[in-house]
Amino acid sequence: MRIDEIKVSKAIMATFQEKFVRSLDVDVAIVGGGPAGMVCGYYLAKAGKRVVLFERKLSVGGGMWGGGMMFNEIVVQHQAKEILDAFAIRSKKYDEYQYTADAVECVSGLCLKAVQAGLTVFNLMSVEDVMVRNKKVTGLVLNWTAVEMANLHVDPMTMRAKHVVDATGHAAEVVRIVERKSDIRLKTKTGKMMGEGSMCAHEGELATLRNSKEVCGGLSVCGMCANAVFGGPRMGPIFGGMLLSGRKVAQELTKKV
Ligand code: 48F
Repeated sequence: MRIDEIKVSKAIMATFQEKFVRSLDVDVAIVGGGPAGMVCGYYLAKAGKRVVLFERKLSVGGGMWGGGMMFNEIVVQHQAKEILDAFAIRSKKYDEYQYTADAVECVSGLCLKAVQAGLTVFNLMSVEDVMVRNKKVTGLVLNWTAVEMANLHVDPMTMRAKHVVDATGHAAEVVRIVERKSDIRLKTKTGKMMGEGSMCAHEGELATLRNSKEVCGGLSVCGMCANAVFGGPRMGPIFGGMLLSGRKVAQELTKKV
């Protein structure tokens, strides 16, 4: 039996098509495959929700791969250690409050468990717009990242979700689009994006968790995006808040969608 290259191509196209079509109408769509988005996707999938995640880059993991300043270890405070344990990611106790973990093991562990729980991940796809009905976000507008990079004039395609989660990190790309293109008032103090503050790790971690919630009808935020939207300091290579915020939003949405 010889390998038939055409059968290889057909197998990829047929299974990808089935996966993509199934993902065009879901319970929750997550934008961004950093730690917050992947944890959110894991807990939603585990709760039996139909959940899909779109990641612009070739690999998921966002800002986690590089640890702090390319030293590829991360710190997780003790409150979030149970999430590392849930993903079977090994960690070392550093002191009373802090655990360290290998950044590469963290990303691959989060990704493997999330996908195996039922999260569908599409890498290489960028979210360039949202679908809005009656002042509520009802879906996403997608294009290949390669189209965006090459600046090609190619129309995107649209998918529907009962709820969208912006987990795009510092950029808060989805909320920014909503603010710029729609007349939806955000649930922030000003009705607009509040913006991220300078480094204060302790407060930043607490704020991320507090700020991870619904920002307007059909749209929630988690991770660093939450502080960019509701206002809160940055925190650098400590990742407990990212993990806890993804779980918080997943738990809220499990009851809602
Ligand atoms: O930046 P990122 O890791 O966000 P996060 O999960 O974690 C933040 C930390 O990495 C770090 C920090 C920790 O203290 O401050 O920064 O909140 O992951 C965001 C992901 O979203 C993708 C982007 O490529 C990255 O992998 N992304 C951003 N915009 C889009 C997108 C978009 N429009 N479409 C698809 N993916």
